[in-house]
Amino acid sequence: MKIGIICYPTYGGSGVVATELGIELAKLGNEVHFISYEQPFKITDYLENIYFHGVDVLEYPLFKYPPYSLSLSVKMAEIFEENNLDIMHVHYAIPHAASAFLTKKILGRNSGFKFITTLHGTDITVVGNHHSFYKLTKFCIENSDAISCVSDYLKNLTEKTFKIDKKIDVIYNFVDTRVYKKDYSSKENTGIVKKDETGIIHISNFRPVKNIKNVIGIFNRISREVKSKLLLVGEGPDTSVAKEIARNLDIEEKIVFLGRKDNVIPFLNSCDLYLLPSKSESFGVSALEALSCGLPVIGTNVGGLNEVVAHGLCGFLYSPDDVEKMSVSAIELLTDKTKFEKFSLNARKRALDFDSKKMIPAYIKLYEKVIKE
Ligand code: GMT
Repeated sequence: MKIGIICYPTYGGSGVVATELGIELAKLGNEVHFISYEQPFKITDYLENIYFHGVDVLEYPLFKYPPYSLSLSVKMAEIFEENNLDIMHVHYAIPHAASAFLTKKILGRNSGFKFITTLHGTDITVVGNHHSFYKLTKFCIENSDAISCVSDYLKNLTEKTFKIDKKIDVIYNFVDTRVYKKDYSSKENTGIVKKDETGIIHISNFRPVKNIKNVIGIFNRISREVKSKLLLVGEGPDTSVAKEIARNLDIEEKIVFLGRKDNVIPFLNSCDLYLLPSKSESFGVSALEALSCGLPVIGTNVGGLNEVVAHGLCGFLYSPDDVEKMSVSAIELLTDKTKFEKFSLNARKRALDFDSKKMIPAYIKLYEKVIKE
């Protein structure tokens, strides 16, 4: 198949999932064309069957806000025709699905242009829900040739929020368990977490929804009882908030701010426990990556996180503000070797249920169905 993939190229769940999907599809012999304003950060080297097309955005004095989404529509039309694509797969509703709808109109019915929209979470819970985008998001969902969501939670929420009757497929996010796996040499190799220390890690874009204040709060409680270090990977609007809280609690020297990292595996493997106390999370792909490396997850019972992390088996989930319960469970796990080892094994087993080899065929099936219709 020849597949177009539209996504955000930056760090963040939807772009990462879209890019890894493209890479897996290309490995299976499909031709994959990424279209975005920048090359997705995971595609640095030459990869067979993968092409990248940048969107040309015209800067013009009249455009206070250059209309990227319109240029994207035109680029999609060009690439679809030039390469004879079979299907366009857009990730994140706004503006990608709206641009794809416009492309369909530009190319006309006889072109065979069809597009699938995958909803990821904040495109529904934050952006799509906002009054300035609500009607457009509903329109995009109703006018996509197929819709998929990354969790049952997101499917139900989408149906309810936008009063959608149309069939929505759930295709869970995935992880390549052959790549995301335990590597005991990492702790020594990265050298950040010392041999006698326990490593705690959180990876995100540091947006308010990630509840960074509570990441620090939980770690503060843990570090009083367990000699530990907190690794913070990623950056965003709340990085400075985290630094300030750490300073006020006088635990700065126990926290390492690593910034953005292309490859998080060595850092996951330097650690023992993953923290994700998000206020909202449609899936939590970073938690899945941690599970795959054998790290139990302390997180929240909001959104779709409980479809990924089995509470009491490979982690513990509580309400986002329950710092006390999250800390107590973390300390319990880290101080009981037998329990920890059981949870770590369960974590890996859980991740195997979401292996890319199981999820990619579901996308292929959906493409084939839409192309045939
Ligand atoms: O979590 C973020 O803020 C990034 C966001 C995105 O759209 O890039 O992530 C969303 O999509 C990911 C991939 O499907 C999911 O794993 C995340 O749970 C979801 N984030 C939220 O729902 C807050």
